[in-house]
Amino acid sequence: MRTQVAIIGAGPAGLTLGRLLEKAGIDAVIVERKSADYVLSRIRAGVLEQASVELLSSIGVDTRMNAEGIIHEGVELSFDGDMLRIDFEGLIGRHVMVYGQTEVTRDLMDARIQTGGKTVYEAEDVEILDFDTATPRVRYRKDGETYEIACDFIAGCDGFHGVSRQSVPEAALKIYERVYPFGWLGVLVEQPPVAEELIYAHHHRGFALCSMRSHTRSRYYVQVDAAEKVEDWSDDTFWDELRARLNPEVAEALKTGPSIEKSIAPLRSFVAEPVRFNSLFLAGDAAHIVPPTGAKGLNMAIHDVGLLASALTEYYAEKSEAGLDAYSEKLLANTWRTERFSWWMTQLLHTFPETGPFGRKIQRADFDYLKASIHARRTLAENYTGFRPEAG
Ligand code: RFL
Ligand code: PHB
Repeated sequence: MRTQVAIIGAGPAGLTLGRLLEKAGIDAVIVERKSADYVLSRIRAGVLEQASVELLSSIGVDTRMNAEGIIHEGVELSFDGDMLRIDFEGLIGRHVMVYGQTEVTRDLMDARIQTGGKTVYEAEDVEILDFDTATPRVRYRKDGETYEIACDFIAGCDGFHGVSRQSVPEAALKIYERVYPFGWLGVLVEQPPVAEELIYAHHHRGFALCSMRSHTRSRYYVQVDAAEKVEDWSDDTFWDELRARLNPEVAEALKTGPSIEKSIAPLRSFVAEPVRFNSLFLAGDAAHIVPPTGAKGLNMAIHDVGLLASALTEYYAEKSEAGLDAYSEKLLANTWRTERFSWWMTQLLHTFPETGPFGRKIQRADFDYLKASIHARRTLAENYTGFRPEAG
């Protein structure tokens, strides 16, 4: 088989890139290790920046998003029960949209089925070959047969544990990493959300987040030790712990029920540099990981593939490599800006046993500064809704 761009991974990065290339008349094949149903069963992100909504609209996957997505003009912070609203719309005239990653993925998959774009699901032993040359190849096995795809470029959109980044010789990569000593235990429940907006709560027992997927389906998280096992958390234990970390009035209003999904996600900050290796381009979680506190991972993935699609379009339309050559530097500028914000939100809101009473006083001072200063709140609002330097 031959194509122009082989895309590894059918998560949000790979599927969005597939759609962007299709729109630009560039041929692409997506190779995914899991089944489509498995990809859709992963409950992950819930918040889209305005720029992500705009990009998804520009490729025509916005019908359901516009109908079902919920615009949020702010978020609430809670510090030991003391509440502070960050009014995005009032502070900087921007907002975000609550629309689950599962739904974004489903819309992209449906669009790809309609246009007949080729996706190979359940591809085993995916290998990427000769990406240091201009004639790279992708090899995989399916149903006992081995297949090869010859291409011009490979887009590594296969997430943190994927094969793309791991195929790059160690010496060619610089890794920056911070692994946090805790994770997020998340529960999905068929109940209306406790509040109209998201609540990010700091509490001495640990961080908690009240989020949602719709007006009838809620998503809640509590910070847990990295060694915790999800089997050790009954639904009742989870609800008790969540209530204990919220403002008492909020806790009172919480509507609980049997969990539809329950899982623990580890927290990590991770950046690989560079993100281009001749014909191979990394994008999304394959290139970087942020802790979920700033709601950025999915948005970064969409940003990255927007950049990559523009560079590839320029290459095929104008025979110019300028965009491809600038890819790594441009992507990393956005990556580090977003890493900083996600790290800052994480350190403000979680408990870090190792920093002791001094650390907690600094966190409180940070929260009080947000309460007192419109500039501090604007900074948070600007970053949460998605800072783009070109917009000033
Ligand atoms: P994905 O989604 O991991 O998709 C990669 C795909 O590649 C496949 N794959 C392979 N395919 C072929 N060959 C191989 N060898 C392969 N290895 C892997 C995988 O099966 C998969 O289908 O990466 P992508 O596309 O870069 O998308 C990134 C986002 O999924 C991720 O950043 C977000 O989910 C992060 N995230 C959040 N981001 C936000 O923007 N807002 C949020 O509110 C938000 N909340 C979250 C989150 C992530 C969480 N977890 C579970 C880490 C909340 C949580 C709890
Ligand atoms: C979610 O709804 O899953 C969610 C929302 C905001 C975050 C992280 C996760 O910062």
